[in-house]
Amino acid sequence: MSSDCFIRAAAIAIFIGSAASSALGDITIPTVPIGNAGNAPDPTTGYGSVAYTYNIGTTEVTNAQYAAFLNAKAAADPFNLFNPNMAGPFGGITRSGSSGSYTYATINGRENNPVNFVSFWDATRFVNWLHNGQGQGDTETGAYPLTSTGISSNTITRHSGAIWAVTSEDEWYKAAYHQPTSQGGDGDSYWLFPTSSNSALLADANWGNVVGNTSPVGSFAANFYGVFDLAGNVREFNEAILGPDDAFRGMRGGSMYSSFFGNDLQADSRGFAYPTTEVEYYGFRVVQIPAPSSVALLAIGGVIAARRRR
Ligand SMILES: [Ca+2]
Ligand SMILES: [Ca+2]
Ligand SMILES: [Ca+2]
Repeated sequence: MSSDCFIRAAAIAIFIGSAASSALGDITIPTVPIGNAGNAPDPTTGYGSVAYTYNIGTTEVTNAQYAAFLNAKAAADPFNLFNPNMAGPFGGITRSGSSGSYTYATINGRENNPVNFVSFWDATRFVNWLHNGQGQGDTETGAYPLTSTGISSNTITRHSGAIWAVTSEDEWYKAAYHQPTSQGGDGDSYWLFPTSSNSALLADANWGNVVGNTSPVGSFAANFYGVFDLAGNVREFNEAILGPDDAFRGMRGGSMYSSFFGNDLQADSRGFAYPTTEVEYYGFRVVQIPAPSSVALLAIGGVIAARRRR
């Protein structure tokens, strides 16, 4: 069992802060490119090889980004994209109004904290919405075909044409631990911690329960690829299907509660959780996949341009 399976006292409903900025209009998800396509996997664990260049969310998905999604798609909220704990002391989003006309706002000072109390299915709906152009874009099709049987059997996988997606385990692992030896990395091109190091201090990330809550994304240093908060803050769902009866989804990177000893920030700690779990120390990160067709067109364009230059 992963260390996340211990019971945490749920956020008590002490309402703090006041409804602040409403989140309307299209959002931008900052990403950084992860190059070194075709890298070898970590010889210690077998993870981390990705054949293509992709862009990964610079940070965990934030309350402000998720609130914009809620305002676009959860006026009635039949899929429970909102969790009432989001309005509590560990969350960052409040809901007003009645079903059919719900509106959402971020809590003052927590706009840029990672969204939490979200399930893996909430994450797939968020990226379907991104894939479908935001606004009134569909949440049930696109990057992930979300059929009720697929959800109940936990068998849903990424569509090959996905533009946005929840990170795969290898995409997450590579962004977190990879750094080629030739580019200043460890001897085997993989670090043990997502901080591009083989050890981590409490000052390097939000972990060890020092902060005691989530912290604004980007509060700690970025790693080799320029990615923040892969270590700690919220633990992040990935697409991997694993565990007894394939009932779980992958989790990586540890959380604000991760222990300084025997911690789960490390590359050799493969975590998992039920895809329906919604707690204060779970969140997610997205990837943006450049369309193969546009890459091919660019290549063809390059050939044409080269021929014209002759
Ligand atoms: Ca939910
Ligand atoms: Ca190593
Ligand atoms: Ca994290």
